[in-house]
Amino acid sequence: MDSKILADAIRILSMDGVQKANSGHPGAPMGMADMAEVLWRRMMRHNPKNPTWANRDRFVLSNGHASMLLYSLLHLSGYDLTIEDLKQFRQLHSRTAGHPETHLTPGVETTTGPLGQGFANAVGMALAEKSLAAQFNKKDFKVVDHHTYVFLGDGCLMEGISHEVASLAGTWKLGKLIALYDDNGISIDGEVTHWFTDDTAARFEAYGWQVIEDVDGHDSQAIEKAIKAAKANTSQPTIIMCRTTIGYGSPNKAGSSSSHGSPLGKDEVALSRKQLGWKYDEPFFVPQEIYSAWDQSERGGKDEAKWNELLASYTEAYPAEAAELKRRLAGELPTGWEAKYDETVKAWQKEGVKVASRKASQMSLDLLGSLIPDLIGGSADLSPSNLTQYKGVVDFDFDSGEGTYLRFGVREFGMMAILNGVALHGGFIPYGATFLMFMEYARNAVRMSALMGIRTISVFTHDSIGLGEDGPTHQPVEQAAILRSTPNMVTWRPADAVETAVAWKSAVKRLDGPTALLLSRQNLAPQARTGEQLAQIERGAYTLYESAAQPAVIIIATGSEVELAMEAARKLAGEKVAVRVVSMPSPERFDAQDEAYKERVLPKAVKARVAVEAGWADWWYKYVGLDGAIIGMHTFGESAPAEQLYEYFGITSEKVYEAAKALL
Ligand SMILES: Cc1ncc(C[n+]2csc(CCOP(=O)(O)OP(=O)(O)O)c2C)c(N)n1
Ligand SMILES: [Mg+2]
Repeated sequence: MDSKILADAIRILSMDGVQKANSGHPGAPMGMADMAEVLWRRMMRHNPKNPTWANRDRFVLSNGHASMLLYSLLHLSGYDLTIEDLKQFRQLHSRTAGHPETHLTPGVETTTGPLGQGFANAVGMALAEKSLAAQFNKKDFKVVDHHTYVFLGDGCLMEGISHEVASLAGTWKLGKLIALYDDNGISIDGEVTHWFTDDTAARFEAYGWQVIEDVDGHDSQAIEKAIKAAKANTSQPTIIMCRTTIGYGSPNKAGSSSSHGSPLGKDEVALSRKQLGWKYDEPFFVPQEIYSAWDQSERGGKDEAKWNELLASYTEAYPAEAAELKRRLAGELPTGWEAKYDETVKAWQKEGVKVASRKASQMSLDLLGSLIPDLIGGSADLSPSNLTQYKGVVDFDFDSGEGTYLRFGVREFGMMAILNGVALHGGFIPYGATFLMFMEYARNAVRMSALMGIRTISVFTHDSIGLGEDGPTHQPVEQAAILRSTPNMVTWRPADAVETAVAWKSAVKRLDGPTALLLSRQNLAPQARTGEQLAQIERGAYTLYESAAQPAVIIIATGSEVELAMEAARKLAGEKVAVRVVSMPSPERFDAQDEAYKERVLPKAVKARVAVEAGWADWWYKYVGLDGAIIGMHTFGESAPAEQLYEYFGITSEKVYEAAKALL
């Protein structure tokens, strides 16, 4: 069957979907339909009947506003996405959301919409493939062997993150990453020549990519030839620059930004049908012969069956490696790791280790690294400060793909979005590090990790004014509050080495979302705990100290300020005040506990409460109420040695003591 008609089916479904929803973006799907037809029907290895087949080629729609393209592709290829689903485009709880959301729709590899980030996710997926292949493939047994394809538009390439990740992809020699650029010369404001005049080809050549220029994005032969050339080059990522017409097929809106983000209109839809030569007037109707030509179930099933055979013979030849690979792909942790880990944490509790929590984090990584080979990650050029490089970890080798320590350079946003891609690919526990302040640079990727519900671990060190002399540009104030206000994010701000180790454990065990570890630059005193208290750390908050069973006043503290709370509490206890200190390293974990536990730790009847944290004070009203007191930050920081700053901002044990007294 003529590939033009098959591509037109995408165009029809896309414009009908947008028309029915009376909302959406028809132009990009209509422009990219030919590229998509070649890729999905001829090139990509995927099985619609098993969208989670481990060795499938990955496809990312970085210009996520073209969501109807992806839904049409999934539907036509034979995935579990019906024509009824397509008719529900953009409606509440449908599987065809405004922008593609992974976990909502089978076959959608990642959630896209924030431009540029899908591209970064794709880089992460290609990185994961390369690393996993290096760890598990044997001569004659390429059990990990797939490509990662990404569609991206002008918007993606204008975004700064595209620079960060394209640069890394070139350096990392991600030869199985293939980007197809929808070069239509249009973005929302009109013709991009007025704001986007980069020489994109020269730019990608400079990154070390193979660039295939001047491909007619409506010529399926040319597209196929380009993708073949891209696949043939295994040492460089490839960008294929496809010249396309936005809204292709629409007589009055093609080539214009008017087709970008609103329905074509009933009349124009009819005219487009005519211009395309589409014979069927009924919306959403696709004739059986087109469905048959599109269906990839048989081809995909064969591809997967072939791979299953390969995996079976690999399992025979290398049973241990095969078992390990299967464990990794299933996202299960190795058996027995936790008991060994806990033993060491108990030993730390006994010894009383006095280190900064960033150092404790590295010690935790030393331990985790020896127990769980699934870790992959690194730092955005702050390895010596973030302390993410652990015992025995080896730098990622660009040629062989061996080694799991990643030096992201100064690219926080790119790093976090790449880690999202790694997590989505599977087989790894990705982590990345920077100063807590520069979480802001990575912010949207951190949010996307929470939205997608995937396991990424952020190591955010230098977590307060406690970092000292670098001053307010580097001192986080509102960042913990921002992270804690992000749905499905779990933060930890541990008070000492033991709490840090528990935070890491909790992060590794958390399968349905990201964890942010907020860690100190300065040393933290070890706290004494009973076995019961040690076990309670995982619950996010617990009674660390009490002078009497019924407290008159409760002091809630996190991280470096737990020491101050303890000092104040001892002084109060000396005056026979019934005082309790609650250490709350993870408010989100605490909120998730049962009511009885929460009542035990923070009895509602006790209204005299003081919170202390060298962060945004207002956030703590949630736990102290309007009758409580908060010792925290109300302004930006200052440049000075840390001890002076704590004095200057009034974050001292004396102030905590006074605040508690005032409440009694
Ligand atoms: C980070 C981000 N900023 C802004 C937007 C809003 N937005 C959606 S599409 C678009 C224009 C994109 O242009 P292009 O990629 O060329 O898409 P085309 O018009 O060709 O479909 C913008 C600004 C967004 N989705 N993400
Ligand atoms: Mg464009």
